[in-house]
Amino acid sequence: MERSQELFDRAQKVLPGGVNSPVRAFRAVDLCPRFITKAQGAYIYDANGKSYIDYVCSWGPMILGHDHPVVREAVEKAVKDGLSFGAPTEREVEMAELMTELVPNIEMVRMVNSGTEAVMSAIRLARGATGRDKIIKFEGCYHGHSDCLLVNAGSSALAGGHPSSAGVPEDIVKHTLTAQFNRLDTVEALLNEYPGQVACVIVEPVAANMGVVAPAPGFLEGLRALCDKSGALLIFDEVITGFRLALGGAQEYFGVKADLVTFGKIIGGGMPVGAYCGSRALMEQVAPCGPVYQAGTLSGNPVAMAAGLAQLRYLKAHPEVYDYIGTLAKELADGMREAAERHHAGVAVNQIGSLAAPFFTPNAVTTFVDAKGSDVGRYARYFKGMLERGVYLAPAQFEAMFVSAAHTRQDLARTLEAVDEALAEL
Ligand code: HOZ
Repeated sequence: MERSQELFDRAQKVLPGGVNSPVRAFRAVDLCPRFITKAQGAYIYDANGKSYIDYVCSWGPMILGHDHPVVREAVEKAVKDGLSFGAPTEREVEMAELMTELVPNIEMVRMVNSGTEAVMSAIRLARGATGRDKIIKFEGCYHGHSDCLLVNAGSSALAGGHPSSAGVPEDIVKHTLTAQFNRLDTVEALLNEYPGQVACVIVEPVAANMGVVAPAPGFLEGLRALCDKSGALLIFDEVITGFRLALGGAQEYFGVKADLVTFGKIIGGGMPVGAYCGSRALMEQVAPCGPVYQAGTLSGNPVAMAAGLAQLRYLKAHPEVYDYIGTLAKELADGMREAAERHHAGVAVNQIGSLAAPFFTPNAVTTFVDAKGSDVGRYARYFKGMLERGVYLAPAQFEAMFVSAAHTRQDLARTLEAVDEALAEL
């Protein structure tokens, strides 16, 4: 029996669905998940020793590829000094100094342990700072699993058919208003319906949990203008786009200023990390300076800080990484489009920077409604064909493909060969 199947059988007895995060259960593609034993560069290896070209990259943070020596060595060194102190360290200061230097419009940083925690805390801060309760999010955008954000959510919430979760009190989600990504009119309508009541508009500047959908020209600028007019804060959830679209993230890439910015795994180089950031005036509303409470023993963990610092410093010293991964992703998307055309497969491929996603629909995908038009059954069959050919994609339609600096043109050629064969089989 396959080792992954053996492990999955055991796992299902002690972990709900056999996993610690739903998408990993491979339910959306109706297969047994591959249990991973190690990863190196652009490759991951399953429990049977089979290797795959990895386009999940731990859902984004492995922008330099797996086991990058600079990050690994920083972790090895940090581990020798201790794993957790629950006390301030110089590395946290260095990390905040580096982030405020690289990311536009932020003066202060609060480190937390995950993107979920970062966003949950940023929402609390927005509410505390404005004295307003309502928030606006977009259908199909995903901001982690805190109560008020599990409303019309994307990612595995969507793939699993539970865009809004059980266990979340109606009293809490009554303050969450939902607009449509790339439809400014829907945001304006909500702001008009609830004048002076909306604390913030939170958006993934590139929607990357409904597949990948770029903001339409003027969309982010329009959000900025609507927020300025209504007094709501604009939050960019940059858990996926941060330090990936550009060193300064989406604010730099699109030239639009956010009031608060949230980051996740990428600033930990693969370790569990998150952060929320903004102006001094806003961030000093957070305890112990201000009345918005938030705390955590593992926040700013010394090993995670060492990994994150090493990765961010490397990116700062090697800005050519961004050209490389962006070009590679464009070649990948172009190649996928050509293959789709050759096979009359009816596939739309979106790509921006080093993010890409195929949608199994002949129509262009620029909104969540378009994304939902994708045939998830065909995605599942395509996924299986790619997996059999040694290419590891997100095991669900409503996720992104991530290209890293470790991917080579040879990997790309092998991937496109697999795309050609997998599409031919559909
Ligand atoms: N919701 C995450 C992807 N967008 C899943 C992360 C995981 O399962 O590791």
